[in-house]
Amino acid sequence: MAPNITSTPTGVLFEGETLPEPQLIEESKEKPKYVRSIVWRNVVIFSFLHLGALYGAYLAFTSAKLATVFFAILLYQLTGLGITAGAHRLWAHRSYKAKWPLQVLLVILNTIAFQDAAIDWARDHRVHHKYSETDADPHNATRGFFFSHVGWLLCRKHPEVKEKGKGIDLSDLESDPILAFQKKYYFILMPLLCFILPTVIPVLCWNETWTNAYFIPTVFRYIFTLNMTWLVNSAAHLFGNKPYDRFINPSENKGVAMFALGEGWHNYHHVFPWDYKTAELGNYKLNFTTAFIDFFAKIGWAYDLKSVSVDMVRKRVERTGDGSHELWGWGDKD
Ligand code: ST9
Ligand code: ZN
Ligand code: ZN
Repeated sequence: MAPNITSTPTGVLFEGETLPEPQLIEESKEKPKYVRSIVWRNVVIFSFLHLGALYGAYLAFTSAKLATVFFAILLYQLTGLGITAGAHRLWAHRSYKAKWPLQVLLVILNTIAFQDAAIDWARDHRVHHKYSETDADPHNATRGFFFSHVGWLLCRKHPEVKEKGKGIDLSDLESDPILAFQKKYYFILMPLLCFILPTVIPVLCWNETWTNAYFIPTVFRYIFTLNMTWLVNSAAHLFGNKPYDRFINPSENKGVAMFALGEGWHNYHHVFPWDYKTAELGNYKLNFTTAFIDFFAKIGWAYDLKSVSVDMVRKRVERTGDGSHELWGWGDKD
């Protein structure tokens, strides 16, 4: 049930196939109206993958070996780090620097996660931060929970995303040989690492059935990790406190922080996007990714970790916070 992908920049076009352009209908001379163009092929593939994931969850409780379930959980955490410590904190935000062995490790984990080549992921994410909650934001949360969660992957991008995105500087990513290699060979590496290897390992190593190996650590793990990632765009843009800036939608969301390895402290992250912790909290509170980066900093593979001074945070909390920060004495105490 893996998507039968051949070779396109974004992941799910069959060779030779083209997609209809979204239309701009002239309502008046000043304001053309955007008409959404649904990509039905993506709707079908994601529907099948989600059904497969449900079946995988059923098998995990009924017939799988314990090792297979542990393997799926381990892959979720490791591939999640390929997104959080790799695509997000290292490549999209450059919030720390990594020596090449860590970059290689992260690009492998990132490819197993199959969220498209890191260069493309980081391009969309830089546009998201710069034009948050506007038509130029690829997963504009003002279009609702469903659109910002998955709907944006089921239709052509708003023309503003591409227009404004052209102005984003990607030279650091494009000149990175490791990222260029990943992008060039993505449609060989990704199926191998995301779908084939996680299926073959349980069968060869602990004699799991092909069905369990395919539906649990492969399809279920992939779809679960995707949904945990998408929650940052949907739930963490809609629900939670705003201790740092009450005038923006991104919020502090504990549930998302827990499942997205520390990426749910989204009010802080949109205010201080260069902080490698993506959160103010220093004690690894629901922030496995920070612990991971700190570990690699200890052994010298991560360095130049960027952060924000306590004074700068305090001033911002006092100026624009919603009053839920513990500076006011009644905030989050966990
Ligand atoms: C997936 C990504 O799921 C999830 C990302 C989530 C981000 C979350 C961020 C939150 C913070 C971090 C938290 C991490 C938490 C992790 C927790 C883990 C436990 N700028 O895209 P195309 C131009 S992927 C400038 O095809 P369409 C450009 O020329 C899932 N230009 O647009 C481009 O050509 P090229 C697997 C841009 O045709 C051309 O347009 N992947 C920009 O409208 C065409 O681009 C899939 O399922 C821009 N931003 O199609 C694939 N964007 O690339 C799904 C585009 O050659 N995607 N251009 O330069 C698709 O099928 C299509 O992209 C589409 C839009 C149908 C959605
Ligand atoms: Zn955001
Ligand atoms: Zn970010």
